[in-house]
Parts: sequence; structure tokens; C-alpha cells
Amino acid sequence: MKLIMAAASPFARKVRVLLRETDQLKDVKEVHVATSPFKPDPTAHAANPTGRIPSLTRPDGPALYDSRVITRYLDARIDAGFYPKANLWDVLTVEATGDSMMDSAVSISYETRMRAEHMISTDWVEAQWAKIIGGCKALQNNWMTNLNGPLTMGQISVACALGYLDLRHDSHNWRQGHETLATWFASFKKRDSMVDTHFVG
Ligand SMILES: N[C@@H](CCC(=O)N[C@@H](CS)C(=O)NCC(=O)O)C(=O)O
Repeated sequence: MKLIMAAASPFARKVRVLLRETDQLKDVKEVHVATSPFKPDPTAHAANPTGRIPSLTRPDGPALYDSRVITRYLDARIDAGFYPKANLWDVLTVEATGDSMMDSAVSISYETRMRAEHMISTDWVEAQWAKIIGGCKALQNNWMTNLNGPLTMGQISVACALGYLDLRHDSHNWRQGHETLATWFASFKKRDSMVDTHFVG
């Protein structure tokens, strides 16, 4: 199988961390592409007609896309248990919180890095940042027991979201007021799977 991805993408990182945590990297070749909303990469577009990454080609059907579909597929493939039945709805909500923070963070990156300066909307950036802070607060107030529990895709998604905030939006200082979450992340990011997928650029 091939994972069409970019090293900076937090959505791709979710899949890459799962591959390492579940020892499935041997079955998947990571294919690096450079894609953007304005200039979709042809390989990314061939696998996903909406042009987004990550996508996963597989032997027995069309390519899968959207990180959540890919991680469910890889989890089910070896019965890894990263979407446990016992607290599935909690895990999915924690994962969705991380994904939603990524949506806003990537959207801020596109706004500030890809548009001409006179077109950048500070209102838009602030509105997206408010969503990210909403996510941090919800995680810290409601989900720390879950985050400190057995490893699931919920934690992986949150860690990849926070890692992306450090990569692209460090100056916003998400840690302020979210010290408990920050302490959790300081420990989680030391996992081999996180270190191996850490991107600086
Ligand atoms: N919901 C999707 C989001 C994927 C996504 O937005 N990926 C970004 C890169 S981080 C992308 O492909 N951007 C190119 C574009 O929007 O055309 C997922 O979970 O996979």
C-alpha cells in the first residue's frame, strides 16, 4: 500500500503515528508529495479526486481518503483496538476535537502563508484561533482522564494537532491557560512514533 502524504500535514501524521504504533509501516510505503489548495499534486489528485492528503492506495479497492477513514481501516485490518468498543463514542469525539483543531490551524496557515498580504483577514485568523482554543479548553476540562488512559486514535489526533500548533503557530502560545494539556503533550510527544514523525520546516 502507499500513503500519499506530506511531512508537515497533521492529518497525514495521524496515519503515520498509527502505522508506527501498530507495526504496520512494513506494509505501507510513505510517498511524499508537495500539494496545495492552489496547485494540487497529480499523485494526490489521482488518489483523491478532491486533491487532499492523506490518501491510502490499497490492493483490494479504490484509494481511501480522509485521515479518519484511513485510520479506521488500518485499525480494523489488524484488530489493533485503537477504536475500542467500550468507549468508542468518547474516542471518536476526542479524535474529532483534534481533527477540528487541525482544520482551523491549517486554515490559518493557508490564510497567512498563501494569500497576498492585503487579502489576509485578521478576523478570519482570530475566529479560527478561537476554535482552536475552544478545543484546548474542552480537552483540558473534559477529556484528561481519556487522554491519560490506554492509547487510542483520540490521543494520537490531539497530539498531532498540538504538534502542528507548535510547528506553524507557536507565537500564539496555545499552552497559556492549558498547562495540564501541555504537560500531557510534553510526555506524549516523546513516544518513538511521535519523534520519528516530528517535522521541522
Ligand atoms: N479531513 C481531511 C483533511 C485533509 C487536509 O485538509 N489536508 C491538507 C493538508 S494538511 C490538504 O490536503 N490541503 C490541500 C487542499 O486543501 O487542497 C483529513 O482528515 O484527511
